[in-house]
Amino acid sequence: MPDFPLPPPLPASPLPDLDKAGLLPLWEQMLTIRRVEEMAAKAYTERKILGFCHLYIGQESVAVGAAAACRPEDRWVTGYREHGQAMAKGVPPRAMMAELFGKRTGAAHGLGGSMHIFDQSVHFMGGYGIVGAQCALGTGVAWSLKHLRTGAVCLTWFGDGAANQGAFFESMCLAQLYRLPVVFVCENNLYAMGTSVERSSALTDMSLRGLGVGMMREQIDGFDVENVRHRMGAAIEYARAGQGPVIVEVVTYRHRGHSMSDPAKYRKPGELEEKKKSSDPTVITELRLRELGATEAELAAIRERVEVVAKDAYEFADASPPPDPADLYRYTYAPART
Ligand SMILES: Cc1ncc(C[n+]2csc(CCOP(=O)(O)OP(=O)(O)O)c2C)c(N)n1
Ligand SMILES: [Mg+2]
Repeated sequence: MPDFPLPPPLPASPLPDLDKAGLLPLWEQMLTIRRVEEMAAKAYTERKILGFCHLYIGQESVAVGAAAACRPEDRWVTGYREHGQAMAKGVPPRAMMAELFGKRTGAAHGLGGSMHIFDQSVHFMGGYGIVGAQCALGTGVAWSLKHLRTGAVCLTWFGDGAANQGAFFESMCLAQLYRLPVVFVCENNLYAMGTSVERSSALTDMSLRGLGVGMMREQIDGFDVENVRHRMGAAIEYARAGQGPVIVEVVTYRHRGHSMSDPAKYRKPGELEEKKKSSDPTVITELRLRELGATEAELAAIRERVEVVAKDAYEFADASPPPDPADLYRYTYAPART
C-alpha cells in the first residue's frame, strides 16, 4: 500500500434513476450518433470526406451518459475521436457532417474537419489532434471557470494512449494543486491505434494515475448509459462543489478501426464479434427500455426519426458550399475584447 492517504471513494450518484420516458431520449441520441457516423463512413468511401476520420461507434453510451449528467454551461475539451461527444453536447448533426465534408456550413466553417469540431454556443471547446494536449487545455479552461466563479465544470476527455503522455500528468498535478473544477474522463477503449492497453501500460486502470497526486478517482463500466450518467454525475457534482478534480476511467470499446484507413487486424480472433454481442451500448439500452415497458411501435418511431436526421445531415452537407477562400484566416484569432 502507498504511504500517503488514499482519497475516499466517490459519493453516490446525486441523480434519480431514469424511467422509460427519461431513457428513450438517451437511446435516441446514441442511435443518432451511430447512424450519422455510419453515413460519414459511407461519405468517406465516396471521397466526400477527406483526411482523417476517427469513428466513435461502440462508445456512444459514454458521451451520451456524460451529457445527461452535465449542465449546458459545462465545457468539454477532447481529442480527435469527438464526433459523438460533439453531438451529445449539442452540436447539430448537420453542422457536424458539414464540418466533416469541409463545407462552409460546418461547425468550424469547414476549416477544421473531423478532428476539429468546435461550437462555442454549446460550450464544446474542440476537438484536438495532438494526443494528450487537450488535457492541458481542459485544465486551463477549468482554471478560468474557477476564477470567473461560473459554477461550471470542464470535462477533459482523452484515451488510454493519451494517459501515457506528459501533458496529462502535468495537468493532473496542477488541477489537484489548485482544486480546479475539472473531470478527467479517460475513455479506455483498449487500444491506442494498433497497440493494446496491456502492451502499452503497466497499470491498465488509468484512473489509478490520479492517486499519485491525491485525486478522487473511479473506474466505471461504460457500456450502460445509465451507469455512465450516474457515476459521471457523482464526479461532476464533486468537482462543481469546489472540492477538486476527479479522474474517471470509462471502460469502453470501439467497433471500427482507429481511423477509416485502419483495417484493425491487431484484434484477437473473434474479439470484435464477441464485444458487439455482449456490450453494444445501443442494444443494452434497448433491452433495458423493453424491460421498462417500451413498445415495438415506440422503438420503431425513434429508429425512423434517427434515419431521417442522419440522411438529412448527409444531404445538407453534400449540398452546402465550400468555404470562401477569403475567410481562410478569419477565425485564426479570437476577436479583440473592447
Ligand atoms: C503527440 C502525439 N503523438 C502521437 C500521435 C499519433 N496518434 C494519433 S492517435 C494515437 C493513439 C491514441 O490512442 P488513445 O489515446 O487510446 O485514443 P483512441 O484513439 O483510442 O480514442 C496516436 C499515437 C499524435 N496524434 N499526437
Ligand atoms: Mg484508446
